[in-house]
Amino acid sequence: MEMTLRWYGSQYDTVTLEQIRQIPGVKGVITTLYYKQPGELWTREEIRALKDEVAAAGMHIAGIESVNVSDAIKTGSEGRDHDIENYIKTLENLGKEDIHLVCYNFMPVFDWTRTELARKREDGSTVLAYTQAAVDSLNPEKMFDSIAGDMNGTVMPGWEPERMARVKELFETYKDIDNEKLFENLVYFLKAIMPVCNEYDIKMAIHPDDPAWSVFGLPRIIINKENILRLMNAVDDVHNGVTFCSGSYGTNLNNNLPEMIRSLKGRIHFAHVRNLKFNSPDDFEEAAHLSSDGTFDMYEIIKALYDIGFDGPIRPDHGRMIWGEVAMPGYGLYDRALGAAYINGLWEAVEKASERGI
Ligand code: CS2
Ligand code: MN
Repeated sequence: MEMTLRWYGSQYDTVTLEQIRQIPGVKGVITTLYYKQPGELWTREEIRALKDEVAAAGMHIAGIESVNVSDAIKTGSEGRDHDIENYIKTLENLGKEDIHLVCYNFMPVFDWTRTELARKREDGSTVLAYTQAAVDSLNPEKMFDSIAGDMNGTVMPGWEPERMARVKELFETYKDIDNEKLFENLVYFLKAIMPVCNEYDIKMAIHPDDPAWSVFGLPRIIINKENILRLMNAVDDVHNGVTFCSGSYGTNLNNNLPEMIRSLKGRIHFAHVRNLKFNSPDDFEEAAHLSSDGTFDMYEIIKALYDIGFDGPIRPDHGRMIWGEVAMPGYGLYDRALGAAYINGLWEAVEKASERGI
């Protein structure tokens, strides 16, 4: 595995490449052209400029998160084939620049959903949190307004203000899309892009839906072992793979995370590792990465990744806001750096124990 950190680009991130480089073991970043709209073409020049900027700081791009998929592709409506063409050209340009991992998601309307961006914990840190009761009592059109005040002046992925201004219209476009239709559209998209992925050896890694159930009545499909395996089989190509995000699949306590990892051997190309603390099955908050601070056994998660021979990038996922840092919620430097150090430690222990036959 390769330890990495997500970086949104110098115009958007409060964290610098120079800071990231000082985290032990981190030489790779997971990044994106954050200003690109879903469906838009990424030119080779733009990709090269990003690559050069990362290289100038002594690092490399370990993967892209995300090349976002347009609503026309997700809903299978007019414009889908045009957007797929652009996606294919973008993949080709990435491949020519020697980038071989792309994370994306297939969530309708909202990317991840949290009801609080700054829940205060006992130690004074603040974290992202979710309560089903809050979602149930909220008009989805008000979702953005309800959290916007805690964004610390940043633009959060999937929550771009221009997009949120169209929420009502977006809901309308999904009104005839159920889980089956969404799955069909995803398979259509994957089949169309597999040839270019094969040509340039680009591993597509779908991010799970977060939380792993339907919110506001919208369809959600990448939520459990059964569905993700169904997708792996529907397009049975190694380039159709998975971003294993423990904090997203883990929102549903019925998901046995180590077992899911083992069932996806050979198809996990990227891992997001974070812990959650459940106060009840439908109220959770994003804890520190440490097992004892939350609900998951992080050792078992890392052990399962190690056992299946996982060799892609790992990144700590959302961190707590600590030590007075002001940053994009979930994406400050300090707690993610602690997370990286902790995951590195777990990995080293698992690896050495295995090598020594302990
Ligand atoms: C990320 C997602 O911040 C997060 O929760 O894990 O936004 C993820 O980047 C996207 O869903 C992947 O397309
Ligand atoms: Mn994630």
